[in-house]
Amino acid sequence: MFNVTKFKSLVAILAAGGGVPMTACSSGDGGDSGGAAGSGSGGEASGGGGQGGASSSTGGAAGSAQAGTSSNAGAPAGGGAGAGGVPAGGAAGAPPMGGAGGMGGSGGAGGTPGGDTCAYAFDGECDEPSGTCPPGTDTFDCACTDTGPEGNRDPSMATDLGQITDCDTDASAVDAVMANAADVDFFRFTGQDVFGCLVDPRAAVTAPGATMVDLCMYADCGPGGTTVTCTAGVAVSYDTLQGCCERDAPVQIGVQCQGTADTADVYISVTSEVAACNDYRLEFHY
Ligand SMILES: [Ca+2]
Ligand SMILES: [Ca+2]
Ligand SMILES: [Ca+2]
Repeated sequence: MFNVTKFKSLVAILAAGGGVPMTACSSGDGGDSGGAAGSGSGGEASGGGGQGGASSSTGGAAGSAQAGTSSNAGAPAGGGAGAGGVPAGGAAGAPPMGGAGGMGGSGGAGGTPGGDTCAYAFDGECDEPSGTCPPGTDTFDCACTDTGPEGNRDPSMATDLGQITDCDTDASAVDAVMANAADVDFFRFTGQDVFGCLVDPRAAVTAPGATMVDLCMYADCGPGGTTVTCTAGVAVSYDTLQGCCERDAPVQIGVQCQGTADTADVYISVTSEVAACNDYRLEFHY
């Protein structure tokens, strides 16, 4: 049966501008009016206002803001968030959404020119001191003083922590820094299986103030193959390495090598997608 009351309510909602069309536009990508655009997250240094496209409803600001975020150029050094803004605004303003779409932001006016123009910008490591990046061109990564050890972004570059036995009295530790979300620190040590002790490799991170810390441990017995089981953690692989990962908790693995001794190279990685220059201590035993 036709419900007059509901029908009137619907008419009232539509008349007031509510309803589905508005929801669709305000879902973020609709760059209808383009509007105040680039000031979004892009270019913290001061994003310039974008030129609004001819359009109807709302949603422009949201679309442009997202465009700014998507552009790496919008990072701390500012400068040129607009480049990223145009495609996003335009695409969002496609016919189904109505409106001509925003032009996106014109980019931040401030910041250091070429702040993150180095090819090694945003890779989680400050490359200015080494000269890999000219001064002032790797500003995002260099915002945090990572006291190291650094230059250890993958297993082949892992910081060597030497050798320990599987006697847990041989436990060791290292202090390091999670510089930013792109910073991955790899460490390695050789775990020696000796008589009278148990192979039960474990690692733990203490990082005051840090969250979403992903701690992974891998083992490699060398030729003959390696079988890794996760005592604490979820099974993962990294290239040919088998291991386990935990988030905000210690990781512990089991290692089985061919032959009688379970002596293996162990790799540990520490990272956090929300890292913000967090000091941490990594403790481990084999
Ligand atoms: Ca870098
Ligand atoms: Ca042990
Ligand atoms: Ca680091």
